[in-house]
Amino acid sequence: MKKVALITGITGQDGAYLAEYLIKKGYIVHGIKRRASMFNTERIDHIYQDPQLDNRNLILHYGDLTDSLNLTRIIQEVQPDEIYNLAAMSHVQVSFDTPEYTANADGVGTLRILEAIRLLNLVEKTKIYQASTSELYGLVQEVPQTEKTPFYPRSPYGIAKLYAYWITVNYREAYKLHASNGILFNHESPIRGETFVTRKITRAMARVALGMQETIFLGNLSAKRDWGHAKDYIKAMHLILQQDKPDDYVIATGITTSIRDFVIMAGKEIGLEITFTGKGVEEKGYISDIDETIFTSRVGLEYLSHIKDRIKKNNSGMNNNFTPVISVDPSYFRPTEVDLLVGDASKARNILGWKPEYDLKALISEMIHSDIKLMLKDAYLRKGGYRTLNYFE
Ligand code: NDP
Ligand code: GDR
Repeated sequence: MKKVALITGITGQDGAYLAEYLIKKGYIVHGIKRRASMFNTERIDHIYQDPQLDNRNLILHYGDLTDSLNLTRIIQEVQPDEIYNLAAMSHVQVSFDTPEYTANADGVGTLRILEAIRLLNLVEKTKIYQASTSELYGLVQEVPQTEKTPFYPRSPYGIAKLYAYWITVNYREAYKLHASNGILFNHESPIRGETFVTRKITRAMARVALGMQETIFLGNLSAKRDWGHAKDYIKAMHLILQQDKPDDYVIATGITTSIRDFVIMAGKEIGLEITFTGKGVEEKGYISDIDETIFTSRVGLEYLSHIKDRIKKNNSGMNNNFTPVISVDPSYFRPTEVDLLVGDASKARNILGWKPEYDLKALISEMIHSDIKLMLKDAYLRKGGYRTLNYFE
């Protein structure tokens, strides 16, 4: 008998990688997708199967974490062996604009799934993975952060996820559900949402490299994150549900890097050496840098003939006021920030046998070259007048 998995958030970064991984492992995968006014399945189109086919191993259902009846019906129909609850309003900054919705989807949404398992008498059958997050740690209490570090979330998102974390623990203790939290630190990939800082940077660097954009506007450059590759992290999710006993695990690389250093590494990948100099600006308690970034020297100029000209001018003193590559826009500062995340994944290493394969340099390289390919494809289509999907062009 093939195992059956249900993934909420299957159209997101992690859902797409996990679906592909489980199908390769021989699972039948069911996914919940939201109805949107335009297609939102781009990340899973390559594994999509028409409903008319027999013996499908990917089956999609319309649904929403804010709709209990819908979730209960789908779980009843699917009778899953494993549920991966990955759906969420996952953008920290946006959660400050939509706090009530975030609480409903990310917090109470988890309760709806746990309660459905209980009401449908699936406690013995169905294991559940909850997508918990390093945002739970928030204001730094200790570093590196472990499963025992106290939580102090700093955003409506983090607080909604705090409820989801504890309700998962509570259902495990109260009703003996096989319910586990993966406390995952930031993980990225070429299919990361474009508004998270890593993808925003790699995408914009690709555009800078190709002469499509001059300046990248960012927020707080001093925050530090422990970044891994989503492909490594979805394997940990699966391992967590293969354990006899449910438990909670930190999944992280143990290495932390500032946004500023991420920018420098991304610049290097396209042969652009970025130096941060100049004055700082203090706003909302952040000291950050504004209009301060210049590129000083170049290594391989593969993509950058347009920039080469500007640098030549600058070096010869002909034109010193060219546009900076990075400019800080304080409107991206968050009302409350998480300054430093670095995880200790010893427990996962010892019990699950999990360890990451990618390092940050390899991750950045993969992301930036994928974005360069995408931008080139886009430019090519535009040139040929083939952007037929955009109604207004
Ligand atoms: P994404 O933002 O890429 O994907 C989120 C998914 O949730 C999408 O499929 C989205 O659908 C879906 N979704 C959003 N709201 C609802 C809703 N109300 N009902 C049903 N589905 C909904 O996130 P990631 O893949 O990066 O992250 C997966 C999970 O892991 C999330 O819960 C996130 O909070 C958590 N997490 C992520 C980390 C990371 O670094 N990536 C780290 C730690 C935790 P649609 O495509 O229609 O928008
Ligand atoms: P995060 O990721 O908030 O850690 O949440 P994000 O990439 O949005 O921010 C990381 C850090 O970068 C700073 N930053 C900027 N962020 C964005 N988005 N845009 C900018 O222009 C910018 N400039 C600086 C932020 O202030 C922050 O300090 C992610 C999400 O995937 C969550 O769902 C997940 O739970 C956590 O990671 C772990």
